[in-house]
Amino acid sequence: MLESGPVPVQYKGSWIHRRAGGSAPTVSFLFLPAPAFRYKRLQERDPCMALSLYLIGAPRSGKTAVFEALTNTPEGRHFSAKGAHHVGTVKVPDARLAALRDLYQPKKYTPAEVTFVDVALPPVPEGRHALSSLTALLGEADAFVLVVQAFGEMDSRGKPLDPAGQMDSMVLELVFADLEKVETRLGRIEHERKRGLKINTAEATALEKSKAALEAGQPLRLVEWSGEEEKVLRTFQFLSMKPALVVANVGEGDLKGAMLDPLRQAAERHGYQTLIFCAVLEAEMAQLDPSAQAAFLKDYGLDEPARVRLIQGAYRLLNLISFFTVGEDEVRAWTIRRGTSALAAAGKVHSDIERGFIRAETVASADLLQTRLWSACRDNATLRLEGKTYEVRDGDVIHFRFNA
Ligand SMILES: Nc1nc2c(ncn2[C@@H]2O[C@H](COP(=O)(O)OP(=O)(O)OP(=O)(O)O)[C@@H](O)[C@H]2O)c(=O)[nH]1
Ligand SMILES: [Mg+2]
Repeated sequence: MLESGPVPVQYKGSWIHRRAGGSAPTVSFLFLPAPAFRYKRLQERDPCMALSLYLIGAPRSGKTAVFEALTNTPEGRHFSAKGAHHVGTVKVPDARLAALRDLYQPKKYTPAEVTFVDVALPPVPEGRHALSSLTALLGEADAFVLVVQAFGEMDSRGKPLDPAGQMDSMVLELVFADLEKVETRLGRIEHERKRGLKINTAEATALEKSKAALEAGQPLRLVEWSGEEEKVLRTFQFLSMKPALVVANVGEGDLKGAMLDPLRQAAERHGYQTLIFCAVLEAEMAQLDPSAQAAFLKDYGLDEPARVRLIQGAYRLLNLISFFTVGEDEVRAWTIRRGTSALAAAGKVHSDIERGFIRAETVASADLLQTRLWSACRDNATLRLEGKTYEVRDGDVIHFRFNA
């Protein structure tokens, strides 16, 4: 596991390399990652640690109420604060993993985790936009949860409720924040050009194209980019480039969101999925034990807690899947992007396993849960020996064979 050379660290959302042995974050930082690491950086933040979803929305739209409903569960949460922002990490509910735990009765049970951040919007000075001062923080998000007020009749400014308009405004805030960043960077490039310094023309061109889109109110996610442009732009962590889910925080009287077609249509135009969420009810339910939860859901005609639907939605949105490792010591979920090879999946578990990879003994969790025996899966041939290039599937249970 131990590797020599520069140590990658994350600093204000950017991966940088610190010379081994160096401790203070001073000029000893090198902003030149090794090729393998640069590649990883371009692939977006590695969600293997904990997927992080940032809740943003208009004032009083119910962000904190939704955050509470998402994080205050009987299984507990890891709660902290980043300045005025609340941070809560919860276990990803996964029935397959829970069944594997019941089967193996392991010493340690490790579900995947999701971190939610309830973003506190600071008061906005005249002429500034709501998110301008938060771009560094928001740049760290894997995706946004856009909380839209859909309860009550008035919004926080005393205007009639307009969920679609509220969502559009929030998307525009993302656009403004990016536009400011683009203009600042283009200004610097212009300054360098005037001083006769060498300009990265690919960067300048991609930024000019971004500027034109943003000035037209278009989120960067909806612009068509060449591979080269995308590579350049990814390093900026633009907010309007990030995927998002829309959460309509409805009142107790409108659990199906009957009045929300305009919001759904507006969200669709942005390519967002809309989730109906009643923060007040969900918070109440989150506190109940599982059997009482089931009765509660039935009473309200709901299938699943919105918390579960939201996490599953985020996994789909970000193209994430889970594979599992099982044994008496530990039953554990690992989060990877769809399309990950068995070799790369091995690297998630341990770099030694990746290095000494021989084969991945693989069985679908449903097949294992049916026979309840690893050896029976071998006998009925649902257990396969897969090689390095095998594309791991959602719900695979894998035992890696490797040379130590
Ligand atoms: N009836 C009803 N009220 C809600 C619901 N969700 C939130 N509220 C109320 O709306 C108000 C604002 O909710 P918060 O969760 O504090 O909203 P916020 O977006 O975090 O607000 P700020 O952080 O101040 O911008 C509170 O008084 C909540 O009790 C809901 O689903 N139904
Ligand atoms: Mg709040």
